[in-house]
Amino acid sequence: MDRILITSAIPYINGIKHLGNLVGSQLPADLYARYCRARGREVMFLCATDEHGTPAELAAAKAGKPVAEYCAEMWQVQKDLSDGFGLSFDQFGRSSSEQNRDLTQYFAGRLYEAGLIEERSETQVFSKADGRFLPDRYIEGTCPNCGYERARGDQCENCTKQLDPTDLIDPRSAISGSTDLEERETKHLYLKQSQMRDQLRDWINSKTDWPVLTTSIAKKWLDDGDGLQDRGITRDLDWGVPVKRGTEDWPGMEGKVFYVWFDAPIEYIAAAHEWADARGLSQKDWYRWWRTDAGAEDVRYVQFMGKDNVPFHTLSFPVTIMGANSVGREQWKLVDYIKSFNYLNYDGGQFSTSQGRGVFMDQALSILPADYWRWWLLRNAPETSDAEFTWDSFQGAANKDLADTLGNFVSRVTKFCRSKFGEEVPQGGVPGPAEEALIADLQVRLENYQAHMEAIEVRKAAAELRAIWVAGNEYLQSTAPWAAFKEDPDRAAAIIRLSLNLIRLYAILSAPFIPNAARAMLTALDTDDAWPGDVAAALTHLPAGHAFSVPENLFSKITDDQRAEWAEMFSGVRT
Ligand code: B3M
Ligand code: ZN
Repeated sequence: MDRILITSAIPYINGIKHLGNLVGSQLPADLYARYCRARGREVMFLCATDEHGTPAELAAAKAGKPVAEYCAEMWQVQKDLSDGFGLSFDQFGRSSSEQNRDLTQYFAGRLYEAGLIEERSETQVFSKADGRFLPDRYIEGTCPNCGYERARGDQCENCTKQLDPTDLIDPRSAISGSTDLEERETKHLYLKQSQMRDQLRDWINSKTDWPVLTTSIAKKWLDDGDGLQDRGITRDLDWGVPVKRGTEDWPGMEGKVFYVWFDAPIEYIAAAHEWADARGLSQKDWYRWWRTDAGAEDVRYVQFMGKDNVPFHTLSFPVTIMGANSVGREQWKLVDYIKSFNYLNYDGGQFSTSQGRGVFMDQALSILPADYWRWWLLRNAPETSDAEFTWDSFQGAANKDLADTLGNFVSRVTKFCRSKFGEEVPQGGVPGPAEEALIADLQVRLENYQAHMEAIEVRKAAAELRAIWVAGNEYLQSTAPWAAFKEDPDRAAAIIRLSLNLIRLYAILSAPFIPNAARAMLTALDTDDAWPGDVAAALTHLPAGHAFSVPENLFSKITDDQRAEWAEMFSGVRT
């Protein structure tokens, strides 16, 4: 059986994510995971919270809590919200787990053995006003690459360039704003990424099927000349994975931790370990997903992420994996496909966590169930360019696609059947030319839909699914069973029998997008969810006499008043 390993970029622990974060990694990853499971593949779908580093420290300080306590609480908050959105992770782990600590130290040990880690004495920025060394993200300044004035010491948000704090022009402390910064001597570990440039380039060049967004960012930094500089992988912080090589102490590194971007992707692996431990399984149960020398040779590994995360996943993390593998012992899985996303904007500007601008996951669920959001977000996923959320567009998609097209079809068919034939699939009549034409059309559309899902073309898949819903409505409109019933009840029965089967088909095909509505449809029809091979066969699956019930209204329309109220409610900033 095909086996698919899927990871979503792991969200920072510091606060609730907005819809732009959600559609940039976790939600499309869930779509793909659900689709793969529905196709009968064995799936391991992993995510976690990214808990180390300065974002966590800063947020905990702001909340007035010890950082470990803050992280534990926020993990639960994020876990509940991901459940609320129906994100079907096999494990929602924590980068602060023991498993990740051990694996991070293990990888550092292997990289050291491979000669890929170097100790360097360096000067680091010390802030006298703050009385401490400033880690990367605590330093802001002007990007040397693009001139953006609020670049952070680890990366420029504007041009995605990975930075070191000392690269910044006019640096200042992000804590106090103080420019009274001084450079002091300290020792750190560097990952010699530059030694692997050729190997990485060959690897990236071999990925001819990857989205251009992914490869263009990777190649830009590879070919930039300085794009693959050696990277500092340790920091002077309390919170993080203590620096060790394997289980041994690392002389001179006492009191230091690994850089958050070193341990965060390793959490993808650790999450599988956490998954196994939580279920009382053994090492080999998670090795078979991650180690190509221990059962993972036939696994296909797909990653999902926003474009700002691409450099770390195409350059830094592969160096960790390839470097560790080069020692010639355990062999870890490299990613096979990276699906990356542009940004989602909010009503004429950017979603922003720091400014509290836009709609956040908890707020979204407090006004409407998950399926409404899932549908709009996936249908408008920022694949080829940035996308924009507007309340108008949201109302339109909910009302036209979900309520008028899908919901209305389900409701009309089941209610008409109940009133004329009772709550069971009616018998009588035979399919005619209208049915044959519909089946031929749907067979082509099903194949298109599958092809888009296989290729993880999210918008195209959504458009095809909608077209499949529309085809059913047009069929119903043109065959008009309510009129046929008066002259020829058998004809009406044939139409309704097929239409009830169409509801089942819709539920199965729609489940990756709108799992809750799909579940309600299947429950009402009291049926299974086997993926259709052949549309003609799928549309005779429920035989005459099969009992069903009329489901609750699947979707309500968003009124103009609601739209206006929400637009107003989310026009400001969250406090
Ligand atoms: N936490 C950044 C982000 O949430 C970072 C991703 C880590 S993936 C290993 O966008
Ligand atoms: Zn820049």
